[in-house]
Amino acid sequence: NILVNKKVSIIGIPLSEGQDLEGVHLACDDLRRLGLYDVIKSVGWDYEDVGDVKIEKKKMHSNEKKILLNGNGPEKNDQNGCVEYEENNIYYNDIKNIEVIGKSSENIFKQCDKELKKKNFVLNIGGDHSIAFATILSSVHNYENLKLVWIDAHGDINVPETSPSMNYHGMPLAHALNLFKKKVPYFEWAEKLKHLKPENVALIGIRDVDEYEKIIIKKSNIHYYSMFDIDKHGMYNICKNALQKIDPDNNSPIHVSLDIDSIDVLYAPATGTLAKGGLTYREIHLLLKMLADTKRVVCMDLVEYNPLMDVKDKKLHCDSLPIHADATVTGKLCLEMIARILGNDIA
Ligand code: 4U7
Ligand code: MN
Ligand code: MN
Ligand code: MN
Repeated sequence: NILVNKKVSIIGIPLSEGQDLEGVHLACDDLRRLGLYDVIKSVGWDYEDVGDVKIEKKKMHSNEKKILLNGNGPEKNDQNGCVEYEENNIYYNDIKNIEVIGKSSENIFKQCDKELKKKNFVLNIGGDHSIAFATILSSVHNYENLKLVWIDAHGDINVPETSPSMNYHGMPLAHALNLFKKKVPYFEWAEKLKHLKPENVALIGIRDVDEYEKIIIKKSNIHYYSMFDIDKHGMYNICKNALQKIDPDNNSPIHVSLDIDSIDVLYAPATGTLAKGGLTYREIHLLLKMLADTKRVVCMDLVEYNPLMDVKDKKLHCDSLPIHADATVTGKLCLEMIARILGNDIA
């Protein structure tokens, strides 16, 4: 294992402003209550809970500056098989809650950076997927040659010009890849930092991808695996292939960004952007086990769990982890997945 300490830094990141629903900011405290510390200890790791990152509140500005640009929404241009969206047609200030997200992201980056420097396994508990821009830049900043495995029903690769919702949680991958055409307000702190390279990214589990995201995904050099690929080849082969593509020499550190909505609604009902036909319980466990077996995962984001939407679970005999008896379905799965990525081998 490249992490000799066998210690997890737990970072709570109660940022929910990247999407529209109430409740996703409660996930970190919910998992603490359901037995996060005991679960980590039970799989042989030490832990350090550094608490929650400060989420900045929006200040009122009398003269928010907006750069006026022309255009009427994305437009396709199908000449020479090259499909482009029209640039310069929106205000980057119109990304919803961009002030809160941009300022809080700087706090996230700093906290993550501090924990990564200790050579701990850094566990970022969201919050919505907006947190991933800062956590990933932090990993890229600390680890030479970092690889990213992004597990999601969605591409999260909209740029502001293509976003149907203007919710930032649908854009963090594009932002981390530096695909934004213009400067984003409140993200000045990140402008000089190294960004992700597309060939180092594997996107797994996609099935609900917007029209323009498809174009962006195909044009970028990221490696991507849809649910159909998983249906056809099985998760074992998909994960092997993904790792081989992003890390042919088998020696690079890996950041995992796990969106709970990658998993089927049956097993993970508590999330805001549900998409049918997701990963099964076995598939997500196999994927996380295979990643854990590399012994090179250094950081994981666990995002989009919304405890307010969760449902009661039955206590089963196979629940061997020290999880609180009244854990809900998705909350329990989150803890199981944390155990899995740390290397919970048997069962
Ligand atoms: B998540 C969406 F339009 N693509 O951009 C968008 F469908 O972090 C959804 O993966 C984004 O949950 C989902 O708003 C973001 C939409
Ligand atoms: Mn996501
Ligand atoms: Mn998603
Ligand atoms: Mn979501």
